Amino acid sequence: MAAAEEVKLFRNWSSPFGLRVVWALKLKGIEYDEELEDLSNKSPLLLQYNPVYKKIPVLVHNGKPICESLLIIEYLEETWKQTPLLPEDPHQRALARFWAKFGDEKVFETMRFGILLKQGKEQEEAIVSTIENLKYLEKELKGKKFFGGERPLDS
Ligand SMILES: N[C@@H](CCC(=O)N[C@@H](CS)C(=O)NCC(=O)O)C(=O)O
Repeated sequence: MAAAEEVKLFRNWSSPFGLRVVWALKLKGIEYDEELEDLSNKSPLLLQYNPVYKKIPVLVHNGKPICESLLIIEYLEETWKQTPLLPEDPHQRALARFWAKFGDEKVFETMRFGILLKQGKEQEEAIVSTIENLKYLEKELKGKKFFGGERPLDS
């Protein structure tokens, strides 16, 4: 990578999607600036960079925006080769991507839309599904610090 890279992350203080990008940046030792957004009053720049979803996080690299946290991490992985986050083996890579997708589509969704936003029977069902989904993750992580082992890149 050339010395004068401009990397800016638009996120807010609490979003797990923003934080996963922070972890990837830190694990790879990439220097970056941060723009903390108020999601009830989004900045014109955020809306310009992510006009489709209007969500954080957005990473802007040398003026070029990338949206969606998992795609941002894939971009970091392809652009900064140091400290690979994904295993080398294609099958292991596919598994890592599977669990990332599972986390977003099953675990986070049942928690946010089921437990937090629903009530009564629907909420009880969401609690059961969330526990079931978390058990899958726990089983995968058992005895390991990361899904990949001691470091995110170990397979
Ligand atoms: N799939 C997206 C989800 C991002 C997301 O849901 N961001 C939320 C904060 S946690 C947001 O910006 N919400 C603002 C809105 O929906 O108006 C990703 O992985 O980046």
